[in-house]
Amino acid sequence: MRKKVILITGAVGEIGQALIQSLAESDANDLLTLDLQPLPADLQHLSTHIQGDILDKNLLTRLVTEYEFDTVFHLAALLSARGEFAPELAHRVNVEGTLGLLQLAAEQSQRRGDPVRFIFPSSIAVYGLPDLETKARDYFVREWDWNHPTTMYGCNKLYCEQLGAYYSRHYQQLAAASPVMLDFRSIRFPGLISAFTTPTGGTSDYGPEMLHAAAQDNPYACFVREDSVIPFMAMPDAVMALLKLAQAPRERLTRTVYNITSFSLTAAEIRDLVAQAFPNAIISFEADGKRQRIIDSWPAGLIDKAAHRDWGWEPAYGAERAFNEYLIPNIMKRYRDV
Ligand code: AKB
Repeated sequence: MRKKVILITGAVGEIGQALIQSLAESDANDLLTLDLQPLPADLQHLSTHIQGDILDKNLLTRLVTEYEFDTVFHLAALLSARGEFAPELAHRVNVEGTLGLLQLAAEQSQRRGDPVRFIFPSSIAVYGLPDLETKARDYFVREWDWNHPTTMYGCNKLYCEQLGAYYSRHYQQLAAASPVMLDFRSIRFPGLISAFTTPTGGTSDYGPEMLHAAAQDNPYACFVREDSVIPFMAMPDAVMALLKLAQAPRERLTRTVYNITSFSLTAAEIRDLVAQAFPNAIISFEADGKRQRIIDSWPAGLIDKAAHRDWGWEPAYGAERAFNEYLIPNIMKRYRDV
């Protein structure tokens, strides 16, 4: 008999590491994690880890013969800045990787006669506001506003949201028998900030980088202007949202893709919060035109009413609490203990 597991791809990324810890604390199914990298030593006892590539079809076929996926958290992706340096690779990983997993989850749903839950993190990168005047006017955007991404990553995420909806509603629609569809659910995340890991390859990275640099007494040159504003979220809220959406009763969900947000901050406001905790922090602003354009095209805020209404989304951390109770104490401890 195949073993029932929760599959997490991209498990060594920031969200993956935090998610493994949360899932391991609950009495959820066993975890099967997949990533190009090995799991950090402190997580290794929490899951069966496969070091491999989601683009490796033979590997996926082998996994299906051994395991039954109940839920898939498909986190593997190249983020927005890295994707601009390697757009075709980003397309392969972000789109072809997702397509392969959707197919696999669709087949598993049919085979077991029960929908596999496929949880997909999307991003504010799917938005593309044309200029700062429009960004100021349409400060808070709804899911269907300004879906005109300016990065390969944003295009990939927007398309994969659509692919997920297709696989959960229309896949094999002309085939004779009506198949059991997979159950696709997606969240559009703002910039995420973790106390325990640092991001790589994103454009919202200046937020966490400022904080982690200050905690290590390193000077930091922020690559966007002081007035740049996008929404952010503390990592525990991001993980809580993924788990809450995964557990929500299907009949309560009116959308496949949900905005969620916690707080919007300008880069200067992040600097001020960091400086309150680390008064000796040396933070300068040296805007890089190209990355600035990406941040300027992302919304300042998100409307997340549907997530509140359908599955009870409520962030635990506003800006003050995120910094004072989660980020600063844990980051201080982390670098003091190094
Ligand atoms: C990035 O900057 O690419 C990510 C994101 C907002 O999706 N952090």
